[in-house]
Amino acid sequence: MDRLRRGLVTCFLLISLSLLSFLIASMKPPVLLSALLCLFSVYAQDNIRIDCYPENGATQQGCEARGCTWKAAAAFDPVGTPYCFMKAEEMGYIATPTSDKQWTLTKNSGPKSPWGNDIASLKLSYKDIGDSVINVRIEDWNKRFEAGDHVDFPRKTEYSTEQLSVTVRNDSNPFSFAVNRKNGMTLFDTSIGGLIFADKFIQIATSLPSKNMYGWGEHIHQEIKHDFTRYTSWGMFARDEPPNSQGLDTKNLYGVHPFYMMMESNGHAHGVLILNANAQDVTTIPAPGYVYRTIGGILDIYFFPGPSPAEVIRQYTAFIGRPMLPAYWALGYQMCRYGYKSLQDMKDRVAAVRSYNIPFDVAYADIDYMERYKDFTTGKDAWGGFGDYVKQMHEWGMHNILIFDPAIQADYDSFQRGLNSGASFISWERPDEVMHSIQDLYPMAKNTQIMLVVVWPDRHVGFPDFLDPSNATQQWWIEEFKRYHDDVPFDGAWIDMNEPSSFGTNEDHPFFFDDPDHPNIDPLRCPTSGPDADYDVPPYQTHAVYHYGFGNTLATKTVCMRAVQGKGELRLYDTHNLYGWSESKTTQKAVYEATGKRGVVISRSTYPSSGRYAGHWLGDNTATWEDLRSAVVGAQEFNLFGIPYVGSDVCGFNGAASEEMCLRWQQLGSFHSFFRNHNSKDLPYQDPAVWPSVAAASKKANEFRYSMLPYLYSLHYAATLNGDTVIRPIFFDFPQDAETLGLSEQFMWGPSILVIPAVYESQTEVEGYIPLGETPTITYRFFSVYDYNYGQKVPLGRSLFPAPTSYNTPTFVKSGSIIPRAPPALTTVASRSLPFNLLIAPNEIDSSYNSQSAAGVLYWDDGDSVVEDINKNNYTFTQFEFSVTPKEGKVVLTMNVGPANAPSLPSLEYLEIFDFPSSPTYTSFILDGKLLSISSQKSKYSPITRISTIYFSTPINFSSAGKHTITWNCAVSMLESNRIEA
Ligand code: MIG
Repeated sequence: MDRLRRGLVTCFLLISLSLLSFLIASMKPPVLLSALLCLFSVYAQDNIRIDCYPENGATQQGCEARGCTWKAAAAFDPVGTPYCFMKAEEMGYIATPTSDKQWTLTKNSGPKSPWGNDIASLKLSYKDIGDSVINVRIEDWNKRFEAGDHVDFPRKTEYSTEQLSVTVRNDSNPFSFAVNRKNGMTLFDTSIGGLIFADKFIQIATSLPSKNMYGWGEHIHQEIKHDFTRYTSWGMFARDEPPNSQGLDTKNLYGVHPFYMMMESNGHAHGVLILNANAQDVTTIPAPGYVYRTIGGILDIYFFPGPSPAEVIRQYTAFIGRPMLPAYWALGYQMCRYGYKSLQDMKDRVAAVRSYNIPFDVAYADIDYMERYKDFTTGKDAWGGFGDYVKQMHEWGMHNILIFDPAIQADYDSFQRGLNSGASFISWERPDEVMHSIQDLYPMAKNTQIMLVVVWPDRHVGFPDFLDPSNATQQWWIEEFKRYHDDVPFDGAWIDMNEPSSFGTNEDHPFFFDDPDHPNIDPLRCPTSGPDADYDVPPYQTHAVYHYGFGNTLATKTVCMRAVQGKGELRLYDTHNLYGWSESKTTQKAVYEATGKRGVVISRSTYPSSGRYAGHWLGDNTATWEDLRSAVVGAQEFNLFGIPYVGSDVCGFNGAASEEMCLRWQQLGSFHSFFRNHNSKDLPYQDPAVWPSVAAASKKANEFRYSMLPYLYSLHYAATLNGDTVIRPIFFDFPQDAETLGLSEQFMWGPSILVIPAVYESQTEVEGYIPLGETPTITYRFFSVYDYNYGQKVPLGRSLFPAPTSYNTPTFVKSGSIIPRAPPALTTVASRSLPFNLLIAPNEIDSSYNSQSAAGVLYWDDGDSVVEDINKNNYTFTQFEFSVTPKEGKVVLTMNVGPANAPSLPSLEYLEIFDFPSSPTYTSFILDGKLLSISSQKSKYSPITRISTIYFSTPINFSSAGKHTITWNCAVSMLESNRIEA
């Protein structure tokens, strides 16, 4: 109210001033305008409403009974303005300092929590972690569940030029706090009120420094940037929920990522992690600001200062853990489908794709390969010889990834071995809670409290307890992988259904009753009334329930929140969102031990730091153009979340794919690190061999991708080593260009490549934005590296680029880049043995008109050894630097080979140099002091295209450590005379 009054007074003064100036006949429209704007902003401020009735069915009476204010939204109020809102400014705690950086919070006499009693006394504290991270905690004096105790983050920090500070305003009632940059920019400010801390309801609200927010997950965000013109609530709770991109859909999907990045007004970025694993939601409000609510744990908030977007993610992943490095072959093209009728069916489709000579590395089998969907078994008749087929694939240089569901049927040897080895499962807390109607059917489980549920297998299943403190469960899981690997020598693991997903929980008529492939067995029932419903029906159930239709609870599609794990010490209510994370961690070990190699794991459910162990596919999308487009955003978001090995089900999982859409999806997917065509059962095939046009486009797109694999692999190395992103929003590389902040449908592929995919039906050109990358000394330009004007500079700013389906995706290389490339081959295994080449796209002549330059790196290792420590791995790392001084006609390329421990490094066959000023003298090449022979037949230069291609007579081997230098001459050229501008 105070704020409102102050604002109104200021406005009144401004209006008087403008009236006065009108009266003295020198009317100043700016004054009038600012007066109006001022009034509007006061109005907008009054319009910061913290919802007091986020459940369904708000009424004035119900609202007022909660001590909240009811005021219908006015016509011009933002969409989603709550009618019932808290008296937030009066609500909260009083802070009393107790020691350095610590306060006691005492509940004030303002409004109380509508969802359970406020905890009367809390602890507020903050600390600096390393040089750059600030951690603010609000917690009970009594120990509560903390996600941070379980996810074992490395909590490393990175140096930053920026420092953050915390201001606790303990002179106001309620108290508030702010996190500021040392230069004064406020990143987080809770003075909008609304702090609540009850046992099962915690809320914090903040205003924000800008409207450029990215992240929070897992959801479908149609745009990369959040929309602050309205109130929007997003659930965060792991659920087996297919993404829906048809219009705004705020449902929580498979994973939980309470992390966002924000671009401030000056191109600076910061990141915030709220480390909490309970069911939670967030409402972005137009202020701009947001209201975060969780129903357990504590508030454990981490601020990462950037100041560049790339630094934010480096800081974030230093803290949570850097992403794993996938096997080289896992960057190859992958094909999958659910519903292969038999091994023969799978073989036929693999053969069909191979027959088109489409680069192709990995073939999957879905749950169909199992004997009645039981893990670690092979279908008896239809899948006989599966192990031999996988060996055959290995001979072709291909690899195999198999699906493993977490749930284990309660009546076969894998389960028995688990019990024998002391493995635990998600369980009922007390013997009297056990559903005997289910339990008693299973002699092995009869005397246990294992919570038996329904998933794909015919009979009931239990969920392994991957948080088992004794490690017996994890060890048993690893042993099962090893045992099965002896049968079928798979190379990687695809872990599905790990939200965890169970069928029909609390339903009278689950869908599987009508599924001819599933026997009609009793689903799990969780207590939804009485004292035992305390966890399944808590006072506030979050957006995941309120937005999911009548009759649902948190246990919908999963196990009971009352369940326990961690050998009985942990409540699923707290750990549910960590299930996929914990399974990923153990399964990565299982793949290492079973295969003796690095392989790869992809997981459907993820949590911060899942990227250390696994990649992610974006789930059961649908074969629609909308889902194709949201995949562009999803891949960027998961890179922010520290999970760069990510991609969508190419051509769509549900629904039949159309030819054109499938073609476009193959083209887009060819840029995603995880690149897999996958579809659901009973649908027509949609692999690229189905349509000649898709086969042709896929071959072409895959060949481009395969040629770029040394670059892509090096990007993943940078992600693992430094926390760099692979696919990222354009603003990462051009934070000063405000135009880039809202670009959703184009992206950077590492620092050097910009991609503008075609994602609309019938489109023959794409509209895209080429950023204005200006620094004081360099202006970046982009060169086309696709069919249109290959090797030529493209105009800056917005323009149209041809994109017929016969062309590759519009793709551009940033000037100043050197890209290590390989010749495409049918598999990555084949391509790794071929000599590689460099694409050099030099910068503009520098400001002193001396030289054009470019730089790049290559990381190389054997591609499939387990990486325990990325620093100690056997690898070779090479830095390339190039410069040409046109007015002297001198060219230098250096290859600085750092650690040189890779077992083999391909030799360098040729260079392709864009924007090269003049004809090179082929007899002038010198490598490390010795004459270097050039093939003048194969080499060429055109003054029109300014592309110089230089083939060495024999490929250069430069695998020894140290600096190797190639110099040569070219005709002296004057800058002004022969530059061709796009
Ligand atoms: O209930 O294993 O997201 O990729 O093909 C469906 C069958 C179970 C869901 C996965 C999907 C997979 C499917 N699975």
